[in-house]
This record gives sequence, C-alpha cells and structure tokens, in this order.
Amino acid sequence: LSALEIVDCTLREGEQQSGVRFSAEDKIYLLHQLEEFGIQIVEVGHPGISPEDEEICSRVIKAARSAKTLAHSRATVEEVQAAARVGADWVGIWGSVNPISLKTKWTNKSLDDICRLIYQAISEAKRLGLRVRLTLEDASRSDWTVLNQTARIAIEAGADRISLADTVGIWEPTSCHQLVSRAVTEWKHPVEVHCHNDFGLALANTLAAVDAGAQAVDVSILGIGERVGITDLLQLAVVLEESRGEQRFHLQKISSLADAVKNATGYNPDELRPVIGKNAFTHTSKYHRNAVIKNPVSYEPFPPKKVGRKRKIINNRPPLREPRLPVKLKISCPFKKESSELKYHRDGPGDRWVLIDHRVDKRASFYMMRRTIDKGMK
Ligand code: HCA
Ligand code: CU
Repeated sequence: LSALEIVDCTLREGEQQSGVRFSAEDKIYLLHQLEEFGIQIVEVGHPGISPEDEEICSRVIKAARSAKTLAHSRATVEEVQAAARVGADWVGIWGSVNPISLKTKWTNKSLDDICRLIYQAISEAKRLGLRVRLTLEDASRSDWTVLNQTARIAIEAGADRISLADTVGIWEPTSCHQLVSRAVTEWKHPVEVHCHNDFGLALANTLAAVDAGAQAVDVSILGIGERVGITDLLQLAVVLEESRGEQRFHLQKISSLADAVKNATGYNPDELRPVIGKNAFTHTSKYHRNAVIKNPVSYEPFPPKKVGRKRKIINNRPPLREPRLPVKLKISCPFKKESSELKYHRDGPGDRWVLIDHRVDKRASFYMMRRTIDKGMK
C-alpha cells in the first residue's frame, strides 16, 4: 500500500450536485459501502450549516467503523466547534484567497483579515483535538505569493495538511503538477488536491498531483459534485489497481457502489461512462466480436468481472436508415414549374419529416408537407 490517501467527498461535495440531498440513513449506507470498498477517510458533510446538518453528521460519524471522518467548515470558530461536537476526526476548513474571492465571497475583507480568521479557526480546531486540513479554495486561479502566505500561516497554526483546490476545474496535468510540486518542495508539509471536472481533466490532474508528490487526493463516487463534479473514485481506483499495481480496493464492489449512488441521487451516467457505463464491456463490430470470442484481452483493458460487470457480445448494427439530420431534397410540385429545394428534418425517431424552410408559396409548401406525411420521403 502506498502512502497516498484517498479522501472520499461523496457525502459532502456530492450533496452539492444539483438536486441532491442525502438522508442520514443513505449517508450511513454509502459510508459503509465506502469502508468495504477500501476508503479510509470520508467527508461526511458540513455540520455548521444548520442544526439538522449537525444532527445528520453526528449520526453518520457514530456509524463509522473503520474510516476516519472529516467535517467541512468555513474559517470560523463557531463552525469548527460544530465539527468538534459531531465527533469528527478531521475538520476541513476552507477559504479562498484569490482577488475575485476577496471581493465576492468575503465581502471585501483584506487578505490579512482572512489569514487571521484562518489562523483562529485552525488554532481552535487544534485546541479541540481535531486534525486539520486547510483547503485553499480556487488555488488554481491564485498567485503563488498569496497561496504561500496563507499556507505558511496555516501550518504555523497547526494545520496537518494543505489542500489545493482546482475549484473551477481549469488545471491541465502540467499546470497541476507544477503547482503541487512547488507546494510539496517549499512547504515540506503534506499536500492534498481537490480537482473539479469542468474541462474533463479531473482524473488526469489528480494523477499528475500524485506524481508530483501529493499525499492525499479527493474523489467522489461517480464524481458527483458541484456543476459537473470532481474526480470519480471508481475510475481512479481502476487506474491505481490496473496501471499502478496497487491493491487496496475491492473492485468487485464497483457496480454496487455505482448503483447505490444512482438510487440515492437519481443521477444516471450515460452508456459511454468509463468502467460503469452500459457500453463499457460491449463488443459489437464483427471484427471485434470475433477477436473477443477468441480472446477477450484483444479488446478489453481488463476482464469485466473484476469490477462486477459482464461482457456483452452483440451484433446490433442497425440497417442503413434515412438520414436524421437536416437534408435538402429536390421535390417537384404541380403548382410550381420548377422543382424546389427544401430543407426537412426528421421529427423524432419515426418516419415523420418536417419542413424547415418555408420559403415557397403557401400552397406548394402545404402540398409537400402532405406528400411527405403520406408517402415518407422516398
Ligand atoms: C466548496 C468548494 C470546494 C471546497 C473543497 C474543500 C472546492 O466548498 O463548495 O474544502 O476541500 O471545490 O473548492 O468544494
Ligand atoms: Cu469542490
């Protein structure tokens, strides 16, 4: 087992996905699934938001068997105290220090004011015996000087780990690698990353961060989270096991983890989704089918049963059909001397065609519409 820690954020970040809210029971179910999968640290929620959230976090934390728990908190003494009341092992304090945030998120506080709040919040957490992660929100859009100043204050106050968040998902693997390397080298302190997937690069950036020396990385089941989410735990687990030779996860549980999140949230990833998508282990073209029947390794990165899936070999290539995209057709019409070119498109999957371009006289266009409906476009 490498020293890398995988922090699961499903129960906190995942709840920031549009339309998602977990009951305490669902959180506990997911927590146990995560523990059985091999996750050692779980973000449970944000207890400082409301008494109801505090109650839920408290129940979830009591139900933890093997995982360490982390409660989210803004940089205030009151929210840190809420994290301590619910019995979390870790508090994840976050604050943004880039110039945009100083104006919009902190209502015009100065950087020094924010550093003071962060220092006080961390000191309180250490006084209460919590382990502390300080997340520099929006680190990917912040200057090094500002990140450096805040991180050093946090480390002095006792933060156990500094997390760099790519809050709006703009990193590329190289830019991520650069910042993480610099942080690891200069701070000589454990670094974590939190990568959003706005450009589809969260997993790639997370791996780059690991290569740059990050000690911990954030994920959620199916990547659920704010906007288009964060790094997908299930995909990361497959990469770590299959490409990097780790043996920490029970990959056969992947399907049931995915199902649990689908059922609890109503979110349904599409068929092209790596690992858990309907097509992930489906072979259709003749050449592929033949090869896979002889030896599945020809077109599979790993056997589907490893992740609790089944292989499907299916010849379902549809017969050639009418175009579905807009087409221009020449149709002769008895009311007009010359045949006219008209734009049609298919109205749904059936055989109905709809006239898009009405730049013909009304009578002609009505005639053609009828003709189309009566006879199809042949
Ligand atoms: C948020 C932002 C956050 C924080 C991450 C963290 C981000 O609170 O919604 O505290 O580790 O992406 O920056 O999720
Ligand atoms: Cu986030």
